[in-house]
Amino acid sequence: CTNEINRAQSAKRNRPMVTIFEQIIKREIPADIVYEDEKCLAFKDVNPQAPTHLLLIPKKRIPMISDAVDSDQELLGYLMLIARRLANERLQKGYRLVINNGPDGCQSVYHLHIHILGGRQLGWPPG
Ligand code: DGP
Repeated sequence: CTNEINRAQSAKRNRPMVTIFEQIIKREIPADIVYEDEKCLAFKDVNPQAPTHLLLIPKKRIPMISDAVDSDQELLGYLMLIARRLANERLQKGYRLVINNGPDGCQSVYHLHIHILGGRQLGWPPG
């Protein structure tokens, strides 16, 4: 994942005011959206790392999980339950939910997102 690492390292330096995910929420750029409600949106990852690779994002702007505050408790719990639902519907043999945080965590888009990955045997540990 050298490319992903490079992207993550430069993303922190060039953190945009409006992220690509906010543009997807506003329908300013296209995405393959699979779920939406008043609090969150899920769509297919443009660069899938598994046969099923979805991203679930809150509509509220939280750049990264390390920025979350105590009052986000309900929203974060809600996102986990929606992630579970989207994954259970598609991935009966198992799946992985991932949140990358910061450059060393390989985060490249600074709008909180949960990766939902599955559809093949995943390895461990991650790179
Ligand atoms: P992370 O590295 O955890 O910040 O994950 C960001 C993911 O977002 C990465 O897997 C690729 C995906 N991504 C980046 N830009 C776009 C886009 O414009 N559309 C979609 N659907 N996914 C994107």
